[in-house]
Amino acid sequence: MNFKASKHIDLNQQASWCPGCGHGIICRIITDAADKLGVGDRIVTVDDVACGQFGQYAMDYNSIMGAHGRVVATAAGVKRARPDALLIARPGDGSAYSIGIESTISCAMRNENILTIVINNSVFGMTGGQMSPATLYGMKTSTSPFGRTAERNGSMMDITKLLGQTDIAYLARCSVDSIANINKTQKCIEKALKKQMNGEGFCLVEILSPCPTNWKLTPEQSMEFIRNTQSKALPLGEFIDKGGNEA
Ligand SMILES: Cc1ncc(C[n+]2csc(CCOP(=O)(O)OP(=O)(O)O)c2C)c(N)n1
Ligand code: SF4
Repeated sequence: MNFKASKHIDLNQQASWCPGCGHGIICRIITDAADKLGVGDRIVTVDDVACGQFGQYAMDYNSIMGAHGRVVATAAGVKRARPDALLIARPGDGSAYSIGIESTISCAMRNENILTIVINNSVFGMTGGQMSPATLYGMKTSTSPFGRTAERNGSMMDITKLLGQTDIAYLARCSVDSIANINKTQKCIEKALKKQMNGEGFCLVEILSPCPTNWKLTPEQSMEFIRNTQSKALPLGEFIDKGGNEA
């Protein structure tokens, strides 16, 4: 069977994602967005040492493997060296908001002209489902077995609150829990890529994404969890849209 629907995706290759994982869906959305804009040949992805790394086998782009937590800074460096390339850093929430929070904030403060797509499954997926900064209050993980509380585990991270008042070009939160939301996510990525082409600056699109293995849910239950719980705690929407090109 040939799954190659988009010019830059090849789902025939062996990727190691679990059934129902959101990473593959998001790779498909990225390639569809880039194809729609006709810019696939300019894309360079920077992949994290985490579950997102298998995107290198699904997407037919030039790609660089950054150190865990350093993909946003790496993408900013590559962009400075190759301004014509369209840079997409693809960290998870553990990478972008825990070990890599300094890189995320510093690149935002410098308004680096790159797109960061944070795949937020609210856990450290690859290493066994530990609590991340984006783990929801009440959520049980391997390191918060009684459910996260602010008192015991610290406040949960909402990146839209942290970066919401800054001068970056674009900040949005999307989801892959339904076809309608997948289509909206594609539009947000297209918009962010256009902003990079216009030189408008730092764009961050966070995507709520299922991790059935560590959530200990079926793929269907995981989509319901995003719909009924994760996106209630972390609302979807566009929070910064400077310059405003058409979505
Ligand atoms: C410098 C460094 N510290 C820690 C690790 C171990 N490590 C690999 S993946 C990972 C967590 C990944 O979680 P996240 O970034 O949320 O991505 P996900 O796997 O959930 O997509 C960690 C801690 C590493 N590879 N390198
Ligand atoms: S552990 Fe979670 S994020 Fe990683 S491949 Fe499996 S479902 Fe996806």
